[in-house]
Amino acid sequence: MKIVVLGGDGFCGWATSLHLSNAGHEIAIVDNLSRRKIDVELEIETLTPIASTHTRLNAWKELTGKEIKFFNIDIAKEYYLFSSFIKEFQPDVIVHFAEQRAAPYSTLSERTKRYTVDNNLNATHNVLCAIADSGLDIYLVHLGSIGVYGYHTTEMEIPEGYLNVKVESRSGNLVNQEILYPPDTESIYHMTKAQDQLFFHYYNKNNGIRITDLHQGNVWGTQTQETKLDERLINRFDYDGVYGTVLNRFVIQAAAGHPLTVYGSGEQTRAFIHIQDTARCIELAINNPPPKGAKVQIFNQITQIHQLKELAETLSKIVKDVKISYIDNPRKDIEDKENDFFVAKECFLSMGLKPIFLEDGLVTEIHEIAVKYKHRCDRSKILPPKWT
Ligand code: NAD
Ligand code: USQ
Repeated sequence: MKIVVLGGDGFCGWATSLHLSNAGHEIAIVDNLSRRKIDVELEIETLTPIASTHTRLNAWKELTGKEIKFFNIDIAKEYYLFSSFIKEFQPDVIVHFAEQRAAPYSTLSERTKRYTVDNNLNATHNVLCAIADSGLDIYLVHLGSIGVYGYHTTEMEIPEGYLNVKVESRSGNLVNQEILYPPDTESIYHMTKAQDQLFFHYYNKNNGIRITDLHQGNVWGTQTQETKLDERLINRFDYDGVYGTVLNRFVIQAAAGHPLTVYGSGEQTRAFIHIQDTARCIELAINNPPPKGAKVQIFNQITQIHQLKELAETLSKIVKDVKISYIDNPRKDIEDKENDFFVAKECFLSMGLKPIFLEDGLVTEIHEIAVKYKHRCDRSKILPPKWT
């Protein structure tokens, strides 16, 4: 299949592009390299020494003989360039990762709030508009977030996208209705993902676009089978207080002898998935599109659920002498101090996903990434900024 990967230079997009190329698909990456520019703005570098886009792509060709094309387009701003590219390339599938993805970045200032909203909403709308305008039957797979629902304790299990409710009709009878499970977001970033869902509903209903929205959990790990092939293909590893996600932060903190930065009580419960499973899930979503005319398909892309305190304790058992530091939660005005989290995750398992569990992948991550590159860790970038 011909597949365009939007945001294919980023953490999930790079791993997925190589995975799909390896599986025999023809891949074109579209990325405006904004994530690399934000590294410069924040004066941070990924723990792993990522190569330039062209070095990466040339290395992939040299090692496998497979070519991945690259187009530097800002899909939020350069609509006509993007739309012409789509008409010319004529993809079967577009995988959309190209959004500003850090909740802390989206709350740093009024500028980063507005950037996140402008970038993410225009990006998603432009993709849908370009598909509709092309007149082609292009299937869209989008990376959403399980965090659109907020992390609160609910008695029920959060379903995969839709909720069946009974409402009272005007004549007083109870009638069944299916609605999107209501979002309740804790950051501007997560709010853009909630709004993306309305764009999907509209373009699916009015233009018949086939769409799968993947409500992904917090991604951990660095390498996949493909990115491991050569150091020039290495994936990014964010560990700083803005872009670093919790488990990867704990991994490098443990290796670098920094106390593990648990925010608040650590009794927050979150959903996780390994980066290799992200790539596999995207492939499964590509191979299992909704039928023409069907509503937007929503899958929860998560494999494990853990309390943060429990993750820190697991690391402190694996790495000797690691201390856990319970620090004042920079998100305390926004997130619940503690929560349980029950969420359905049957769809991918029923399609054959065999997840990589923390118990199996964590030690490899510590030795092959954190210990190997800990000399690149800038400890002054570990503590988080305040949320505004
Ligand atoms: P990332 O920041 O590493 O990658 C995003 C890529 O998109 C970057 O390369 C960036 O340059 C590009 N991009 C952003 N705006 C663009 C634009 N306007 N035009 C062209 N390119 C643009 O992020 P990631 O961690 O790979 O996340 C990818 C997607 O997956 C995001 O949409 C994110 O919300 C979602 N997601 C990520 C996680 C996670 O834990 N990393 C979890 C759930 C969902
Ligand atoms: N946390 C700590 N210590 C840290 C860092 C974070 O205790 O050093 C806590 C936070 O307070 C929060 C949890 O860990 O309770 C997760 O924070 P995070 O920064 O790892 O992740 P989050 O802001 O939720 O966002 C990440 C990705 C985002 C994705 C989301 C998936 O950056 O792109 O959408 O995970 S979801 O699980 O749906 O929120």
